[in-house]
Order: sequence, then C-alpha cells, then structure tokens
Amino acid sequence: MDGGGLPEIRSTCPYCGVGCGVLLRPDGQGGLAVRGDPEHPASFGRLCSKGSALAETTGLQHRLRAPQVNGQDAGWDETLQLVADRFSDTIATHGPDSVAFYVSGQLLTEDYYVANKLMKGFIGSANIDTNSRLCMASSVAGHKRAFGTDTVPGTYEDLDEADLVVLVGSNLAWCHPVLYQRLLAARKTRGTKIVVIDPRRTASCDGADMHLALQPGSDVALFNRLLVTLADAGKLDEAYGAHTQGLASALTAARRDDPAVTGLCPEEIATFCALWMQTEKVVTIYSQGVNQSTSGADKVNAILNCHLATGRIGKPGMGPFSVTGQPNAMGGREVGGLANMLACHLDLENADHRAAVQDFWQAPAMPKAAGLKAVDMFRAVENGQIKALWIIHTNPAVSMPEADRVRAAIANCAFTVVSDITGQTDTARLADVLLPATAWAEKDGTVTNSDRTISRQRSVLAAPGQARPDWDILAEVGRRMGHDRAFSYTHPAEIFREYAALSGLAGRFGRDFDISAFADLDAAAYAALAPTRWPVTKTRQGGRFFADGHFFHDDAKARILPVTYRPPAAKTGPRYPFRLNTGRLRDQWHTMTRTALSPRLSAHLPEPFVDIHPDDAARLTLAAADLVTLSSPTGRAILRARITETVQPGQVFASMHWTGETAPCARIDTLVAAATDPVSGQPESKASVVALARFDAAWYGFAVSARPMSLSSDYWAQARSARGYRAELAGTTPVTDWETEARKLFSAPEAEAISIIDAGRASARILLHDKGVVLGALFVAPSPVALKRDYLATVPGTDRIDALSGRPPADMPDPGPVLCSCLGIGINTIREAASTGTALTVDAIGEALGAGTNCGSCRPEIAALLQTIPRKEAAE
Ligand SMILES: Nc1nc2c(c(=O)[nH]1)N[C@H]1C(S)=C(S)[C@@H](COP(=O)(O)OP(=O)(O)OC[C@H]3O[C@@H](n4cnc5c(=O)[nH]c(N)nc54)[C@H](O)[C@@H]3O)O[C@H]1N2
Ligand SMILES: Nc1nc2c(c(=O)[nH]1)N[C@H]1C(S)=C(S)[C@@H](COP(=O)(O)OP(=O)(O)OC[C@H]3O[C@@H](n4cnc5c(=O)[nH]c(N)nc54)[C@H](O)[C@@H]3O)O[C@H]1N2
Ligand code: SF4
Ligand SMILES: [Mo]
Repeated sequence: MDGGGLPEIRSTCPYCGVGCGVLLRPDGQGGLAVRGDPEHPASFGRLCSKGSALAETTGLQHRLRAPQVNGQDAGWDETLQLVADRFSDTIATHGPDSVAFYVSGQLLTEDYYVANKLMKGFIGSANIDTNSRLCMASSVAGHKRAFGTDTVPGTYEDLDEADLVVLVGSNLAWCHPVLYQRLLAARKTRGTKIVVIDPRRTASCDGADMHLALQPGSDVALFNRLLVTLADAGKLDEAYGAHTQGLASALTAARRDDPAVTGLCPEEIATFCALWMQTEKVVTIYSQGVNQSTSGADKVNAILNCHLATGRIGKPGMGPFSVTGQPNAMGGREVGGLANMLACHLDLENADHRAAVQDFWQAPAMPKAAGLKAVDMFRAVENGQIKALWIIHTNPAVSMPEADRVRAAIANCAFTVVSDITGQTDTARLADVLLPATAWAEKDGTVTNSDRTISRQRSVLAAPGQARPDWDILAEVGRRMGHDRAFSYTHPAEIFREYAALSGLAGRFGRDFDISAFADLDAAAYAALAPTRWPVTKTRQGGRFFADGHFFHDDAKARILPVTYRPPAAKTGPRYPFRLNTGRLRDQWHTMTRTALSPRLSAHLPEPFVDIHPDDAARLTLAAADLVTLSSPTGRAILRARITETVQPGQVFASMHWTGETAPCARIDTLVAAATDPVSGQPESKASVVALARFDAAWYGFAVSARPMSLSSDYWAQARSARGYRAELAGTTPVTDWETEARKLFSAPEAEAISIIDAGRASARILLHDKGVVLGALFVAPSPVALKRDYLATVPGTDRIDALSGRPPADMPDPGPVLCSCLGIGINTIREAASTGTALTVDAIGEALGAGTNCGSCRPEIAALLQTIPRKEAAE
C-alpha cells in the first residue's frame, strides 16, 4: 500500500469533526492515494467510507480555474480591486454595517482568522457569521451560559473509558463513523452500554442497548426528569456542588416539566434514569438533534445540568460531549467566526477584551455589539440593508432554512462575491464575482477537531489554473482596502503565529483558549506540527477541563440553569399534519459538491427520498417508490417515498443533501421555516411541518448515460455511477415521441437507436449507441419502473446494446444496491452469501466477502439486512 512513488504526506480528512489523520501519496499526475494515518490520535489509522473515497473527489473537471466577473473570466488584479473598491465604497457611503461576510466551519483556522480580523478589526463591523450558526451555535451558547466559555471539557479517550454512552440527537454511526467504531471497540472489551435518544431509529441504534424514540423537541423534559430523579435519590455530588450555583432553581424548573411530553412510557424513562444513576462513568454525546432547535441552548443546558450536578465532568470516562460537525467547526469558534464572538474565546461585548484585541491588531475600529446572525443576515440582504456580501466555503442557497427566499435574496443583492472551488453550486451561480479557491489537498493550514486537537492540513497537489488559498485572497482584499501592514501575510505559518500570540492575551484574561506556546513556531516547526490538543502553554498541554471545579465565570463557578420544555415553533395541524425531520446520509457530505463526484459514495443512496411510516403511507394510499409532494408554509419538494418503521407515525425524515445541481425538486431547506433559538440564533432544521400528497406523474423514467444528461423534466435526480451517470425522472405531461426525448436527454441527435415502444401500455425503452458502444438508455412507464438499476448503471460505454431487457445476462449476477461502499458490495451479494448458509453474522459476511471490513460504517446496515433474511432460508 505504501510502496513506490512519492513519499506519503500527513494531513487531515476534510469532512467531519472527528478529524481523522490521512496519509496522502500523490501519484505525480494529479492523482492521490489515501490511507488512514495509524499515528493520528483521533483515528489510529481508521477512515470511514467518505475518507476512504477522498481520492475519487480530487479531479479537476468541475473546478473553477479563474476569477469570474459577471460570468466572464477575469484576472486576479482587476477582480480583487473590484471587490476591494465595492466593499470600500459601500462602507464609505452606507457605513460598515452595510457589508457582510458569511463563512464556514470548513475554512482552515488561518483563513478564518484573516476573515474575522478584516471584518471585526478593520471594516469595523461584526457582520461576519458562519454556517456554524446552523450547526454549533446552541452548543456554544449552552457552554458559555454554564461554563463562562465555549469549552469542550472532555477528550476522545473518554469514549474508551466510559461505562455508559448516551447519544442524544446524534447519528454517530453515520455522521462520526470513526468515533462510533471506537465506541463499539470499547464496548467489546469493556461492555460499554449505549443509549440512543432520537425520534427516529437510526443506524446508531443497531449497536445500542436502548433506544428512546422521544417526541421531536422534547429533550429538555427528559433531562429535567433525569435531574429530578437524581436529586430525589440523593445521587447529586454535594462536594462538587460547591463549584456550581443555581441547582435549587434548576430543580424547581425541572419539577414543573411533565415527562409525558416526551411520548415515552414511564418505565422507559425510569430504566434510563436508573442506568444513568447507577453508572458513574457516563459520557453524553450530543449533536444536531439537540442544537438545531428553537430550544437548542436549553437542551444543551438540560444535559450539562445533569453532569454538573453529579460532578461527572472533566474526569476520565465522564462528561458532556458536543461533537462538532465540520472539520474546523471548533477552530472557527476559537478564532471568533461567529457574529457575537471575538477571537480566542474573548467576548465582543466585553470592553476590556475588545480594547485588548484592538490594541493587539492595531485596529482602527472595533464594533461594540454583536453583528447579524445567519438568518438575520440574509433577511438584511433581502431588505437591502446589506449591499455587499462575501460568501466563502459554504452553499447557503441550499443549506439555509427558507432556501428559496435566501436564494432570491442573494440573487438580488447589489454585490455578491462567492469563493468556492467550483462554479457549479446553487450559490455560486448567483455570484457577481466568483473567486477560485484552492481545495483541501492543495492548501496548507490547521483545523481543530471535536476534542480540541489541532492538526495540520498539508498541500500535496498543485492548484488548478489560478486558484488561490482563501487566506491569501482575503489578505489581498484587506491590503487593497488600505490595510497593508495588518494583512501582509505571505504564508499561513505567519497567521498561525499571530493567532497563537493573541491567544496568550486571552490566557492573561483567564480564558481557556490559550495556545501561546505556538507563538514562536518557525516555518519548519509549523510544517512539522504534530496533532496537539489545546491548551498549549508553557505550563500546560491538553488534558480535560473542570475536574478541579474551576469555571470561567467571574466567581469561577458553573451555572446550573433553570430550563423548561418548549415545543417546536411550528405546530402541526389539519393543513400541515406531518413533522419533517431532516439530517444526513452515510456517504454524502452536505450539498454534495465533493462526495457526489465519487461513484462509490453515490451508489449507497443515489436518489433523494422521504421516510414515511407504513400507517401514514396506508392512509395516504402511498406505495413504496411513489413520488410524494411535500408542501410547507415556505416551499415545496418532490421526493421518492420510502416506507419504513424507522420513523414514527406523523413524522417524516428527509436528507439535506440534494441541490439544484443534483435534484432541483429535492432542495429540502425550501420547506424549513427560519424559526430560531432565542438564545443562540440557531434555526430549527429538524422540526418543520409539512403536508404530503402523491405526485401523480404521467410517466416515470430511469436513465443511464456515459455523460451528464440534459435533464428538464418535472422531477429528476442525477447521480454518478461507475460508468457515467444514472437518473430518475418523472413528468406530468405525456410525451408522444420518446426517441426524440432520448436524443435530447443524451445530447446525441445523430446516434443510432434501438427502441421498444409499447404504445398500448404507454411504455418505452430506448438505447442510443455509437457503432455498438452504448451512449445511454432510457426506460419509461406509466408507473414507477422496476428495473435492475445497478446492473444497468454498468452498461454505458460497453457494447451491451442488448441491455433493453433491463435484466443482466445469466452469467452476470446483479449485485443490487451497494451497501459496503468501500469494497463496492451490493445487497444481493450479501443476501446470497447469507442465504447459502455460510455467512450468518456480520463478521462472517466480512470473512466471506470483505464487506464491512474496511471502515465498518456499513456494519449496522449489514446486521439489519441479515435480520430480514428468514431463518429457514438462511439455514438452508
Ligand atoms: N455522512 C455525513 N457525516 C457528516 C456530515 C454529512 O453531511 N454527512 N456532516 C457533518 C456535520 S456539519 C454535522 S453538524 C454532523 C451532524 O451529525 P448528527 O447530528 O449526528 O446528524 P443529523 O443527521 O443532522 O441529526 C442527528 C439526529 O438528530 C435526530 N433528531 C431530530 N430531532 C430530534 C430531537 O428533537 N431530539 C433528539 N434527541 N434527536 C432529534 C435526527 O433524527 C437525526 O437522526 O455530521 C457531520 N458528519
Ligand atoms: N434542513 C437542514 N439544513 C441544514 C442542516 C440540517 O441538518 N438540516 N445542517 C446544517 C449544518 S449543521 C451545516 S454545517 C450546513 C452545511 O451547509 P453548507 O456549508 O452550505 O454545505 P457544504 O456543501 O459543505 O458547502 C461547502 C461549500 O464550500 C465549497 N468548498 C469546498 N472546499 C472549499 C475551499 O477550500 N474553499 C472554498 N472557498 N470553498 C470550498 C464547496 O464546493 C461547497 O460549495 O447545513 C445546514 N443546513
Ligand atoms: S470519520 Fe470519516 S468523514 Fe469523519 S474525519 Fe474520519 S474519515 Fe473523515
Ligand atoms: Mo454542521
């Protein structure tokens, strides 16, 4: 694996907040070999399916190579002068608060630091916010209220040492797969108990001892019941209580809540409370089921309350643990990327902190109050208050609630700059100025993962065309706006050193985030920097926080906060009877600009869908594979129905990933109202209300093609496949000439056609080929078409012009939909191995086929599949 070629270079995976180490070996021709870094403390060599497929996403075909102004290629010099002039002019005429930056938890720390310094220190506005507002804001607010700072107390080692791990609103198995595998490994040796608290049965429930399928939004009531139970049983830690204040009023508030709102039966709640009570070493991991809520900050504090009141915090195997989503969500919080924070966990609204940072930066002006948070920022864009907007490394036209409204607001903004690696995103298509950024494997810098470990990302590939690193683009705009000295950086190491020095100042204010020992790091040491958990000072490195009872409020005590249950903002009723929950799939990353390039990752779930409970489906007379229209007060979407008991009656689930580029009818955030948490400003992405109705199409289609298709039907969804592309289609208008349609779809007006048209049954099968090589094939019928899709996806580019039967030849088994994307093993192959009786367990499947043996992310699904194979059949 590591023989030959150029040497391997250590870097960090650019996806989730686990922050796995990777070893990258460029092949010298623009390609890359990727494997897990056995020495990285977050992952010890493991990678999940997304990390394992990184090499499939570094191609340059879709990349932006030059700056563009109004859709035309332009030079850097004129483009950056235009950006600087437009921002300067707008500020001169309308004041600093007439401009805004909307940035991302995927920026490197150095990029993020420069953006924050430019906006808060030199433009003099706090109008910089980040997609972390949609992600971590409630955790930040909860931490600050309880601890006085935004501190994650624990470390990943706590997962190895815990006896009980509670996953609240976290589908760890799919969203932090390497951490989940670490937890399962600990469970094997130590018998760790796992409880999942989630309205939906997820892949994370498969390895769990208990699943509490609570009602959406009711977590506060559940944790309040836990606090009361602990108190009534005399299980609170009175000695540790001296380091906290507020217990009595928190208990009074908690007693007011009725646990019945959780929808759980009293016995379930009692069992959970007893388990928590009996087990000292408890880690509570929480994520977006907690944060993305109009009571997100209260949910966080309800969890923290239980850990603080029992003193189970900051000690080995114990503590609350907010896992971060994006690779540098944590770093962004540290540099002050949010509109209400200053760099290094200092507070914008604290005059001493502000003055110290202003002095350090030698900044002309600093804002005194928090800037606009994401939802308000786009409202201000909509009403014209923001006249110049710079969006960097995020795709808000897809990922913001009320996405259609946000898209229109951006389109109408007087001046929009977008920095991205590709122009093919819903947001980039709206830009006046498009700036080509270098991508993950091309840039240098640092990121901080969920457990405060700072790791290097290293440049190993050449940047395409004129692409430049984000920090470099930002610094040059700073210089062109007249701030030469403050933005004279020539290398990310200089930025990192400055940032580390600033953190020393934070340390002097008694803040937690202090990495001042890095303030003298020279270029060679920065280049060689090994993963290091902060704080990093002359006297301290890493470790946990708060076991000693020292918190960051003025009196050094933690706050146990009175919180009570509030239901989600949107109410279901006759017009919108269903609760829409949204989230992530195992093999896609957000708006799919990178993961959708990988055929392997695209094979797992190639089409957007909505999960509906069988009782609801029966009431709505929906059958599996029907298309469904979802409407909400803010928008409309069309998705494929997946009928499943993993969701509760009255609730539906859809993923957040599809966009105008991949499935324009499935932009899920068009349905999500922009209701926000009053404390954190985080939107409620998981509790919208919708109505469902069957989408009655005149025809349904499936197509495979060697090249991207020209799709324009009422419904379509396109994905990569091993030999090109595959698409699902549907339309409301009957088509009379399918051959002409097929020629348009495959952009092949001259190709030879083989057609089977059954006018009576309104079905058509058309294959286009060029001298016997298949260009594309289209299958249409008046109802959803049943076909061997995974077989057909292998046909483009081959000579199988007999593929119109839709069935694989007898000597070519149909592997079925891919379950194990690392090794490309399909459901039918696994089913076959199990039904022959040789491989009846997940481990045995692994031995027989290899499935589930690389990253392990598919093991829960293999286990679920094995359960569906009847015993008799399996034994035969
Ligand atoms: N494969 C993959 N992994 C990712 C990402 C990705 O795009 N793809 N993105 C990364 C990012 S940025 C993030 S933020 C993380 C997110 O990681 P997670 O938070 O684990 O992922 P989600 O699927 O958004 O939501 C988690 C769960 O919250 C549940 N939930 C909904 N409402 C409630 C509620 O009221 N209470 C409780 N207790 N649970 C509820 C949902 O049913 C869902 O299963 O994932 C990271 N990892
Ligand atoms: N309904 C619903 N909505 C949600 C969520 C949900 O659970 N449900 N989750 C929310 C959460 S937690 C998050 S984190 C957001 C994520 O939402 P986004 O941040 O909008 O999604 P991404 O697809 O990660 O967008 C990253 C963009 O940066 C570009 N890019 C990649 N590399 C670089 C680079 O090096 N430099 C630059 N300049 N650009 C680059 C990519 O091409 C892509 O366009 O979505 C939020 N929206
Ligand atoms: S768990 Fe997967 S996506 Fe997350 S950092 Fe590790 S390899 Fe990357
Ligand atoms: Mo996120």
